[in-house]
Amino acid sequence: MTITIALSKGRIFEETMPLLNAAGITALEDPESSRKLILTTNRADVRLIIVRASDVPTYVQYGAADLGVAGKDVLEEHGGTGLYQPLDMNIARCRMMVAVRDDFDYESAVRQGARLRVATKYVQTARAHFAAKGVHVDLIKLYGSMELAPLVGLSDAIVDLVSSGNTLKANHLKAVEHIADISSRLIVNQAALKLKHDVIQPMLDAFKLAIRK
Ligand code: PRT
Ligand code: MG
Repeated sequence: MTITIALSKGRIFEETMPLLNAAGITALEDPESSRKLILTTNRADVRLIIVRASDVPTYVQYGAADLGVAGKDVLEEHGGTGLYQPLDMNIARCRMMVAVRDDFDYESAVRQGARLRVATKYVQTARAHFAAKGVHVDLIKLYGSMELAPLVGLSDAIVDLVSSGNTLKANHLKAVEHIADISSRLIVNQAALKLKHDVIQPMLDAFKLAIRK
């Protein structure tokens, strides 16, 4: 019985490794230097697959991976159908924010009931946020580099993740609203949890003990 764990390269992979190590799993290859998409581990029955961050829930939902680690931002957009989310891994932390140009008077625009143009990769999150506030928005879907949109007149505002705030600062943007605190969650395929319970449950227990509060 093989356990497949879906991870994305970069911060999620790096920050998940100590937790996997605590569960007795070590990767035998590094996704940054290897071009392989299926990585072996020290355990013959555990393999890692490397997918785009936003594709992790899809692999787990369909059972192509048993487990995965995905940001709450990604899970919110995906909807989470067919996924069990037992643990907040408390890694890859950041904040979902609304940001505008330094010189844009966001408060007045909102107060006057202006129709805001908002560019984002997080369309569901943005729609829910502004609907709850009763602010009318036109959403423009982007796939990355949201910070550029207000600078070239594509939008008035963006909804994006902020961690250090350096990207906003470097592009003369300011955060004007906090939407949510984000961290990465462990996700488990519901059928796999039942069928492979004897192997998966000890992993969940080990992760739980190793998660930093
Ligand atoms: O990069 P790619 O298009 O392949 O996919 P991705 O961007 O979804 O993946 P990745 O690995 O960059 O992010 C994976 C997960 O890490 C996200 O889903 C978040 O849950 C989490 N995370 C934590 C972040 C950040 N911090 C973060 N700072 N994801 C992205 N950023 C970006 C942000 O979008 C902005 O452009 O970093 C920039 C801001 O950083 P600061 O430090 O300048 O504020
Ligand atoms: Mg990225």
